Amino acid sequence: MRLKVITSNRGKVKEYQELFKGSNVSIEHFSVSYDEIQSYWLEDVVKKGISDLRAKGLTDFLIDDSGMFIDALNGFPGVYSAYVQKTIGNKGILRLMENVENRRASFGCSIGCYIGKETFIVTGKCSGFIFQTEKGTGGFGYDPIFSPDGKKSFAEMSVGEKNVVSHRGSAVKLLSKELIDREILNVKN
Ligand code: ITT
Repeated sequence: MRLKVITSNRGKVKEYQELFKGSNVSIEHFSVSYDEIQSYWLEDVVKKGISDLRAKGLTDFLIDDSGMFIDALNGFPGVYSAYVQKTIGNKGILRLMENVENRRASFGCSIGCYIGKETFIVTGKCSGFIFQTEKGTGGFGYDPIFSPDGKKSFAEMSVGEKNVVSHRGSAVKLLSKELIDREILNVKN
């Protein structure tokens, strides 16, 4: 089956293609805008997005709302992650974190998926650290400054390596379980 990943972010599409590789689900990039509300909860954003897209007549699609939460900044940029990335970027975050000892941060990813008239909402998390400088050239967004283990940044990992530990990878694990249970997803050996 074909599953549309509705996003403006090609980096996410690459990760979903890798995550569903070797299964009966083929990932297609699809661009259409939908209502993205400002909410503290990523799940609320995808819930509203799904109802908006369903109202437009779309089916068999997935949307993804993610954010990075920095402990020392009380969870900032969180729901403002997209705006902050576009405005001050990674360099701006590193400036805010100058002389800050507590480097702990986490990523959250909520996936909203509408397949065969059923809605699935799952959330994955990845804990880690903000580096002192940008590292690596892979990935997208905050990848050069975020590291799950304090050793390698996401941007220094291959897509496959990032998926094993990332917020998106763990959300897809939860989604896959639901889809396998309903015999929508088959993983080929
Ligand atoms: P769509 O909403 O169109 O899917 P977006 O890039 O705006 O694309 P989000 O709102 O989910 O997606 O992401 C908020 C910000 O967090 C944005 O700047 C992303 O680049 C960044 N981001 C999301 N997932 C990330 C990841 O896995 N690694 C690094 N940055 C990420």
